[in-house]
Amino acid sequence: MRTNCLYVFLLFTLAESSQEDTAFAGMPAIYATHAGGGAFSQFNWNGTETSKISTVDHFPYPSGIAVDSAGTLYVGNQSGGLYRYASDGTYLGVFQDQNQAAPMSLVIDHEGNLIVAYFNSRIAKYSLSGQSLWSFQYVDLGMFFTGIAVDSSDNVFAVAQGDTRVVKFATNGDYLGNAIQMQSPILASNIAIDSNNNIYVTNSQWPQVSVVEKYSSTGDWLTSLPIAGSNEASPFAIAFEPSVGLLVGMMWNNYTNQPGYIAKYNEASGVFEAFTNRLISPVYGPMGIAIAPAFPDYGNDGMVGAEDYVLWRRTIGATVSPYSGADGNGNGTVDQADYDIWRSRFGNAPSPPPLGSATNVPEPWIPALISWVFAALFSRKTFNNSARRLRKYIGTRSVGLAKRLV
Ligand SMILES: [Ca+2]
Ligand SMILES: [Ca+2]
Repeated sequence: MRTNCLYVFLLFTLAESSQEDTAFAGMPAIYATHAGGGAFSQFNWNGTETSKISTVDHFPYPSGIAVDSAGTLYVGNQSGGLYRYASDGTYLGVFQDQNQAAPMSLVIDHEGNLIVAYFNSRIAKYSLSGQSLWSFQYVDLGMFFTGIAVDSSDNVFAVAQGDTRVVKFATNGDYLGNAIQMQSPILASNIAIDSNNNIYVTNSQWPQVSVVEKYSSTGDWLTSLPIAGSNEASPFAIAFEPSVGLLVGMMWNNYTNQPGYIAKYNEASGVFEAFTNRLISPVYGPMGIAIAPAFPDYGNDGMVGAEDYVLWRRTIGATVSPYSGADGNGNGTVDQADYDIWRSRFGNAPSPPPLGSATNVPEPWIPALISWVFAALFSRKTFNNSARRLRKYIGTRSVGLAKRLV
């Protein structure tokens, strides 16, 4: 009897050992729009582009992007409308064509609703079945929203290009006031919030600054996070997900004429470092980034269950290949963060398959709206003039907004 128990114990131990450095099936995936290139791409955990899906048959100028827990992608059209794609890249049609004016930034909250920031001062919340839950135009704020994020309680935070405020809204859309009053010089574009509710705002005041500003959950400025190579591009999109970390989309700028790319924050060095190649549109770059999280099925049995916890517990402190064994955040060490990721998905079913093979995309051309957006990035005078013109049209006409701006 004692011998049998020993065999069982040895078999169990061997099985565990073989899992310790096996890549688990549910790798995270990163998606980014090619703002001037009529496409969005999927990247794997180390920044390699794995698929590129053209949107030009349906709309030419993608803006923000979000991915839900089933892997379905929601992509904004700078000229108006929201579109859906399946996780394999199949076009699923129009998701919403209300609130036509320029959806700029998309995020899915913890309850699985899609929240969209529009350039005409509107924020709207939709169920993933397409029902409009609320839609308000905050005209009095005078903000042309370009970035949106939610905290752990699903409060909504928004920024607008050329504005120094981070504003906060309740889950029902009620305006809750300023969350942050940013100090100059800043040219904010987009916002992300991490697991501890720290708030990150891209600061595109290139070439003077070009960093990511970090604030506490209570709105206190903490530090400026530098971006390696930011003299070649400017930060615009930003996204955080625990199993991947903090990513920033670096946009082409008209000083250096370099393609866009994604940079990732390196906790050890304290610097954003290049994550993808400089390949996101010969003109412009990622206006939106979405992260499909790792699926922490560390033991590869198709579910996130107790056995995955056992593997994590038995290998704490081990050095492994990124996203193998129980390394849910891909930092090469089995650590507390990997437990947190496991716990957040406990009981979940498998993650969806990755996108399909690449599709050819045409040469990019410059849409009117982002032409204006980027002019605004580098010219306060242009921004102010365009802003005055925009105010004339807010609430009167949404279709063709971009055309009217320039
Ligand atoms: Ca499992
Ligand atoms: Ca880890």
